[in-house]
This record gives sequence, structure tokens and C-alpha cells, in this order.
Amino acid sequence: MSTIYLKDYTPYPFRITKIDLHFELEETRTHVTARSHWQRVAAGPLRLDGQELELIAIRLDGRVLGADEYTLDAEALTIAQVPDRFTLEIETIINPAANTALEGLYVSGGNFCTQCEAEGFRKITFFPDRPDVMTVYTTTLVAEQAKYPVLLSNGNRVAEGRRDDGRHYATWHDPFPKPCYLFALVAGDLDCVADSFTTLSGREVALHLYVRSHDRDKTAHAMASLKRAMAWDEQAYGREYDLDIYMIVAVSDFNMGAMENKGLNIFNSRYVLASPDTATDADYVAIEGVIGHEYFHNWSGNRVTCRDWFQLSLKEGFTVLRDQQFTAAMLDSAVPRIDDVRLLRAHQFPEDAGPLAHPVRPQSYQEINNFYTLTVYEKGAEVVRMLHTLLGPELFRKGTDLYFSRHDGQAVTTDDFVQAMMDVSGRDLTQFKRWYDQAGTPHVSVQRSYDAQQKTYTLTLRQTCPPTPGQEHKLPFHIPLRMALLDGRGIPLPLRLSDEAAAVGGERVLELTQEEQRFTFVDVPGEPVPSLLRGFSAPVKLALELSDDELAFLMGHDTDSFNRWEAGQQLALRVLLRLIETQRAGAAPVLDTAFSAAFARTLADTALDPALIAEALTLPAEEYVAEFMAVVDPQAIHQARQFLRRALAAAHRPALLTAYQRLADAGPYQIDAAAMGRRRLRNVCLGYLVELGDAEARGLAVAQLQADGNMTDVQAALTALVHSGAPECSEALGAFHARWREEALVLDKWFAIQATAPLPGTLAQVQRLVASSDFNIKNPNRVRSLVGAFSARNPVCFHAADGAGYAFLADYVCELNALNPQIAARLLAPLTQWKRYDAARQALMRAQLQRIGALPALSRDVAEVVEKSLA
Ligand code: B3K
Ligand code: ZN
Repeated sequence: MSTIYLKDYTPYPFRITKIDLHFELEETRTHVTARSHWQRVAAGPLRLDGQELELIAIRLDGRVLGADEYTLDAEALTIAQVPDRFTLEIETIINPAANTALEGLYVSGGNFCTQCEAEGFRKITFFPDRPDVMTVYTTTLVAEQAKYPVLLSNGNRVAEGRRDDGRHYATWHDPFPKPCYLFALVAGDLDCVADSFTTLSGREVALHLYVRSHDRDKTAHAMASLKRAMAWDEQAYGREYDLDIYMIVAVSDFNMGAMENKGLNIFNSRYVLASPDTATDADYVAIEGVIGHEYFHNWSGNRVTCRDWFQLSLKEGFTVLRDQQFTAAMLDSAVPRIDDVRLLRAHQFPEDAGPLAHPVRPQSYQEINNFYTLTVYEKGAEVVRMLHTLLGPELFRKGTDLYFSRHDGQAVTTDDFVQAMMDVSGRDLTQFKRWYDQAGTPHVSVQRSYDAQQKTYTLTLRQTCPPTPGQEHKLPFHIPLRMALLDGRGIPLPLRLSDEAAAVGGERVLELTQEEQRFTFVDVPGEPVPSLLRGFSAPVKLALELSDDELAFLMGHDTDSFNRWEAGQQLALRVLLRLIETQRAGAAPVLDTAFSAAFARTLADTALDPALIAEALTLPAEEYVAEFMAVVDPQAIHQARQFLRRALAAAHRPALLTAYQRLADAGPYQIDAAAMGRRRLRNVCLGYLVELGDAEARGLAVAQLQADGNMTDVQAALTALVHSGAPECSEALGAFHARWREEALVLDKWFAIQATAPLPGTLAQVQRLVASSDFNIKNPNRVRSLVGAFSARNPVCFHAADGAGYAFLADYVCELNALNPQIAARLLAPLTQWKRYDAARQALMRAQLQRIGALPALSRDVAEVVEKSLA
């Protein structure tokens, strides 16, 4: 298996001034003609990437090349001798209908569409498929008019017409030079929902959303989200849209969430379509986030792109931060930040501690598709967020302005991004850049001491970072630690360090740059309670020994909403870990009274935002608890969490019931932050109540289900019944299926609810479901909702001691290895974590990895994951 290294980067020896692409679209035989204009900029042969292409002809300056004038293998076409300037015309034939990998040109639901990032363009034509080769595209699509009335590509439509053989054509021109990964085309029978947006400078932009006609009534939220994203990017980052038209197409077979192709985004339909009866509040928020994310890429990714794929986080980390800021601004709440951190800690931290750990800017890869990871995306966003924290909002904005203007139209590196931040701030961020190059989650431990006589308070911070593959020893990181010291009433004290003349506010950012560093605050009247790492100001594990009482105090008083939530989570975590110990010792578990009292106070706090109460009442995820066990015991974690949920429900039944009833929607259904927060809290209460299993509690869920209101409430009620194994669940599932069997996205929920039920019969049920006619292994959403949900979101069942869960996952990885390697490699992730489990599970997991590794035609995607996880 060949490995690509960052250190081997060399610029491409040619420049392409423009390319004309011509597609004669046929499902099984699409004829592609690519005519391009070339200039040499350095010595070397002309090497073009190409895979699974049937080569028809190559013409150089109009002359057909003979077979002895080029070499062709499974990966590339090489022409040894070319002049310094020339035109090249290449004709190829491809088979979109047979393309189950969904990379390149493929057919979804009878329509043609493309996915080129990272390296799909080489499955369309021979071309230097790398992001630093940018050119201007003119694309003509020709297809049967009756079947494919809509013909789209990047940029503006410059010509269209009919031919007399029942086919028609459209030509699109994109004036912005772009890398081929941003190329896109769509041909199909789609409805267009049109709107427009007037930019800050007064230009009118047409907004077109293309969906199946059946889905026309589910586009309003996506369109409104797009307009909000366009306005927000103007105001927050000074970024205006640049073409006259912005198009989004929804397709149902898609490997990821969406794709930011220039002027023609292609979306997984689950991030476009929403109506109150089919989509949950979480779906609404995710749609707005993804629409924003792809839109923001127009600047962070498209106008300024990546030099090579090692720089992926340049566009992804930054754009994730941008979408996080957008969501936080739209909802105006701390909840999105809490959700970001939950995701990071439950999934990115384990990735960063496992065999596939890699830096935000990796040094090498075998298959780039394996590097669209939580580390590159979410940790990458944390890294840019830390720059924001260190520089402050004004300088950060100056930095992004400089970055965009300096590099507009270029393909650059993460170093260029940080350089812009250095140039506007005059700060040396050399050490900070280690965040891009060193993998692993740093640990920061804190010692505190108060000197009552001197009135000084000292924090001693120590950082370490565990070894990761290929990186035994780490150098200290530059860690911004946002903090405050709270007095007995919870009010932040003025903060003055011993070497400072005056106090600097009640909150400040300490910069930890050494392995160990001491910060002494003076004039501290009494021993404070520290509130550290506010807003989760760095992606680290913080070890600070607070007493249960201090945690309870912060839970009720911290002025930082995030830390207030965090204190509750730490307390809950402690309680859960103690319960696990109790179980181990064979003793009967008991409900921790202090925690129970804190739970009651939070539930009764009517001054607090219901959304934050809901977050506070939600116990840490089983995956996060696992982070604190030397050997992960999924059964013990589940039992402890389940015990705690039931005990809390039993202890606070009346209060939960009162809250549930009080929060019932009085007025019409709304999708604003306040209404979503109320639904969230109400459904958290319902979840606790149904856990008790009594007829009255189950009756609430059944009634909520039968009221058949919005999908948030329906899904919550169905989940509560199914996950608690209530006797009503099979009837409820049947009714849901009957009602929604024609709505793929809703049916995905039906599958996922069953696949995530933490019950003994779940695997057998999942096996029945994969055998049913509703299952389709070629549809990634369906695979994720069943196989993915079971193996990544149901730890207690997936890790069943007999290894049946592992074998089940491996069966599907093997099957998907041939059909869709990207999805296969992604599904595999839970097995790669084998080292965290006991010896028996380790052996079972390894056996499945070995079985997959022994497949005869192993894809590069799967091979890399298996090889690295067994290393
Ligand atoms: N840039 C795409 C991801 C492409 C993944 C290719 N395997 C979506 C996004 O991050 O916006
Ligand atoms: Zn992205």
C-alpha cells in the first residue's frame, strides 16, 4: 500500500488556463470530452490521474496520439513528451449506473450527480486531481430532455437548447478558477424552488433549491437558513457571495452530509428537507448548520483553497468554527457549545487516543477519504477557536480579513492561515502551531493553594500529552485557559496577577505554554472557587480536584453557562464512576443524595433556560464515561447509568411530571430556540418518567405519540417506549412504519430508534431489519441508520460478550468494501478501539479485523484502517 507524505509535496509542473467539458449523459455509458489548454511551468512529464475510465482518444494540439506516445495504468495516464504550450483533448467513457461508491459521476434516484472531493474527478476524466491545480471550467451537459429536464453545473448558464433527437443541452461557465474537487454537475427531473438574496453591496443573487417534486413542501427551512447564512457571513466575516446564482440540489444517496461545489452545492437530502411532521428540532438545527457550513466554504475553501490534502483542516476546521459561531448566534444560547463539546469528548477524544490518531494536519496518509475525521473537522475547529480566544474577536477578524484578501484565488496551507493571525497581532504563534502537528489530547492538571495571610491564590498548571502513533514525545502546547475565581456568592473576583499593576476584569485568559507554570493572584479576600476552562477554551482534559460541594456550587452559580453545565456533568460522572465501583464490589447501588438534590434544584429552577435545564439533566454519554475507565466495561457503564436514571426518575417523579405538564405546547408549533428548548426539556422529563415503566408513565408516551404532532415529540415518545422495552412498543413501531414507509428520511429514524435500543433482543431485531425489503445496502443513510447506529451508538449491545455484535458489523464492512469503500471504512471505526476493552473482547474484535483484512479485494480505504488499527 503506498503512502503519501506531506514532506514530498512538489508543485505541479503545468498550468491549465481553461477546460471545456462536454458530457453526453447516458446511465450506463456517458461520453466525456475534456478539452484543456496547458502551459508548462517546470520540467517533467505530463501525468494525469484517472481511474475506472475507458479511454477512447487523446488528441494533442488536434493530433491523435498513438498508443506508444503515452502510458496508461490503473491510476494514471502519462505523456512523456509535450510542448511548452498545447491543447489536450481526451475522450473517455464512464458508467454512472454502476458507480455504487458514489464518488465521481453516479446515478441517484434516477438523476445524475457528482461527488468529486477528495479524488472523484479522476473517475470522470484524466486530469491532475489535486487541489492546487486550478482552472476555469465551461461545462456542457447533453441528455434526454424528457428524463432529465434539469441540467446544472457550476457558475452561470450561458447557453441552452434542444437537439432534434429528443435530447437537450445546457452550457455553464464558472468564471472563478477552481480545483477539480469543486466541480459538479446534476441532470435530472427535479423541482426548482426559487428565491433571492440581495447582498450587502446591493447585488441580487438567485437562490435555487432543487428537490424531487414530492419534497417541494419541505424546503422552506433550508431556504430561510441559506438567507440567514448569507447575511451572517457578511456581518460576521465581511464575506459577500460572488456569483449571480447559488444552487443547492438534494439527493438521497450521498456519502456525507453535503458538498460545497462552487455555486452548485449537492446535499444529502437529510440536510435539506424538513417539515414539522417529518423532522425533529435537532434536524432543523443540523440543516441550518450544514447549509451554513457549505455556504461559508465559498470563502473558506473555494475562494481560498487547500494546497494539498494535508491542509484539509485549513478549510474544514475553520469552516466548522464558522458554522458553530453561526448556530450559536442564531440560537443565542450556550446549548450549541455544549453540544459541540459533547461530540468532541465522546468521539474525537477516543479517536485521538486510538490507533488512528493523527494530527489536525496529518503527515501522511494512504487514502485521503479516511482523513475526513473528527480530528480534522472538530478539533481543527477548536484550534481556530483558540486563535480567536488568544487574539480576541477584533484581531481575529482582522486576521481573517487579511487571510482572505492575501490569498484570494490561491491554494494555501495552515501555516499561511496562522501567518495572517501573526501579522495582524504581532504575536509569535510558532509554538501554537504544534496544535496542527502533534496528535493526542493534552492533559492539564491543576493544583490550587490559597494563602489566607498573604491573600494570594496560586494555580499551578501542568500539561502532558500521551504518545500517539509515530509521536512518542510531545512538546508543550500553547493552551489558552479562560478562567474566573468566584466568591461565596458566585461573583467573579477582580483578577490581578502578582506581576501586574492593576486587576484585569473578572474573567481572563491564562496562557499555559510551559510544561509547568504557576499563576499567583493577589488581593484575593477569601478562598475562591475556581471556574477554569470556561466555554471549553481548549480541547484538553482538565484535572482539577473540586469537592462535591464545590461542584454543586458551580452547578448552581457559575456565571459561565458552559461551566455551570460542566460542573453538573463532572458531578454526574463522579457519581457514575462510584456506582460502577459499587457494582464491582457486589454491593447494592444507592442514589447519591447530594447529586439527587442538585438534580431537583436544577429541575425546579424556573429562572433558567429550559434548554439548559435539559442539558443539565442529561447524564454524560456512555462513551464519555468510558474515557475515565482504564479498561472499558460497556455493560457496567450502562447498568450504572441506567440505575441512576431510574433512581432519579423514582425520586423526582412528581417534579418530572409537573414539568412535563407545564411545558406542554400551548400555542401553535414554533421552531425558535425557546420553543425547541421547552420541547427538549419536556422530552427529557418524559424519558425519565418512562424509564420507570409504570402504566401511567407509558401512557404519557403513548398519548404523545398518538397526538401525532411534530416529529420531535413523536420521535421522543417512540424512543422512550422502544428503549425501555415497553409492551406498547411493537404496536407503536408498526403504526409508525405504516405511516412513514414512503418517507425515506423518517424511515431512517424508525431504523435508528430500534438499532440503538439498549436491550438484549436488539441485535436479533437489527438482523431482521437488514433482511427486510426496506433495507438497501446501497443507500448510505439507510446503512448508517441501521448498521452504523447499532455499532457506534449502542455500546452495550455492540459489545455483547459473545462477540456477535462485532461479527455483525464485520459482515457488513465486508459487503460494503466492494460496493462503497468510503462507507465501509467509516463503519469500521468502533472495531479500531479494541485496545480499550478486556482481553476477551480484544480477541474477538481483533479476529473480526483480521477477517476483514484477509478479504481478497480489499479497498484502500478499508485496508488502511485495518492495517493501522492492528499495528
Ligand atoms: N467538503 C465536504 C466533504 C467531502 C468528503 C469527501 N470524502 C463536505 C464538507 O465538509 O463541507
Ligand atoms: Zn466542510
